[in-house]
Amino acid sequence: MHAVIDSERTSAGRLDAAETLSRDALAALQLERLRGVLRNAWTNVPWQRERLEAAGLHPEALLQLDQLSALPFTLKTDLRDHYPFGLFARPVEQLARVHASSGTTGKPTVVGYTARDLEHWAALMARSMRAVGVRPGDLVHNAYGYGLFTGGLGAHAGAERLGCPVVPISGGGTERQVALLVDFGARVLCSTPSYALAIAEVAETMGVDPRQAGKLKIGLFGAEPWSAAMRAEIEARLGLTAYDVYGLSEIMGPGVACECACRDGLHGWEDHFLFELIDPETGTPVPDGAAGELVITTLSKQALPMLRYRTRDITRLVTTPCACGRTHLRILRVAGRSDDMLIIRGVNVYPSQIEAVLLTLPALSPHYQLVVERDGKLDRLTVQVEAQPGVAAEGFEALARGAAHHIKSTVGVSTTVEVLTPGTLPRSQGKAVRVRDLRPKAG
Ligand code: DLL
Repeated sequence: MHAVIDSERTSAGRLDAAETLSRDALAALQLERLRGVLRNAWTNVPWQRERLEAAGLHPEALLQLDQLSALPFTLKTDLRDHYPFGLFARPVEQLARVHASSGTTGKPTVVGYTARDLEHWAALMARSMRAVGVRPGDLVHNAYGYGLFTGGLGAHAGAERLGCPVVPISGGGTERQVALLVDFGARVLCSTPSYALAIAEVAETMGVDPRQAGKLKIGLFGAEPWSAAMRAEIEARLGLTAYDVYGLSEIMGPGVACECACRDGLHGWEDHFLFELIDPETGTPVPDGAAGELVITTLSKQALPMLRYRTRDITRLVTTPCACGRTHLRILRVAGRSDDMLIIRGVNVYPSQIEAVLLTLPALSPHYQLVVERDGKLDRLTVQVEAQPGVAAEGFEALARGAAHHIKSTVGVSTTVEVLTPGTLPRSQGKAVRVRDLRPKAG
């Protein structure tokens, strides 16, 4: 491990000065930048000014970071209620770009960037890529979707900023992806983890072994929860080292946090963001080391300053020093969103916990979907999972019983498992749909 870290230091020069600021220097920088963000919000966003005034938080009166806790959280619905540009701090003609997330219901969430915001985003995504070992000149195969989703253009700009040629292939057309990955000899693959697996699967059916050419070394995967077992599966099938990158459009896009060679949590880039962790029920800070919901304040965004944005993502924060030398805190793997958490007969469960169990069973594939139904007053969970190719159908029932038993003893939840023939479930080209909720809608 240390050899990796040393080569990271020497082959790319020193770490950025911004990555190794002392904790005190980081806090001082955050305070100065937060004042600027509050000024921007106060001056340019009437809704923000009202909230700041109500909280008695005048930008010039901000003397300590923790004064921010007087301000109520910002929610996704606040963005929707001000659709499309009502929370922007710049008029449309001063924007350089707009992205939006479709969401499953209602209006999309729209986010905007000035040219300087795009500069910062590219720099942070480049920093993230460098942290996982991407180097200038590495060919980057970018299979994140281009368009309103921030993944494609975000990873693209970061790679270019780092000095990497990019294959802007976007998601989909998986056979062509496989052919170009191999023919062009990309060193880096960027995609969602579920799409990386779909690429591996199609490569196998095409009789292509992406490991053989030996060029592909690094995978930078994010935009959806994935388990450690899924990481191991992708690594084995594609022959690369897989790293986790985190972000969300409301705050910026990919590159808000990223692993380093240590793979011991994702460094949240604290010179541009302020991270808090709260109890999702009460909104109060959780004790050190406990799990909670991540709340993020942007420290440099011009077009869309976000103050205490509730991400709904559940994680833990680590502030002890990392062996890589970076001083920025670490966000542990995001197990899931609080809105994706299922409560099955009183047991809280995230899809990624079920995924981790399924992947321990060699006869089962990582292609699965969870179906939630209402059974009288109780919720019922069916796990549909494909068998690995070549597993005899006569064995499916016994496999299903074994898997249900494993899930019960590991996660604590009772499920019905259905083992399906390979290729039955839909494959993702971006974020995988893990849960089909067939419960009657409230109201
Ligand atoms: O998914 C940005 C992104 C693109 C991140 C490419 C990484 C790579 P949104 O579409 O706004 O933005 O979705 C954000 O996706 O709140 C999390 O719930 C989830 N998410 C993102 N990265 C991870 C990750 C992009 N590494 C939402 N692990 C976030 C788990 C993630 N969940």
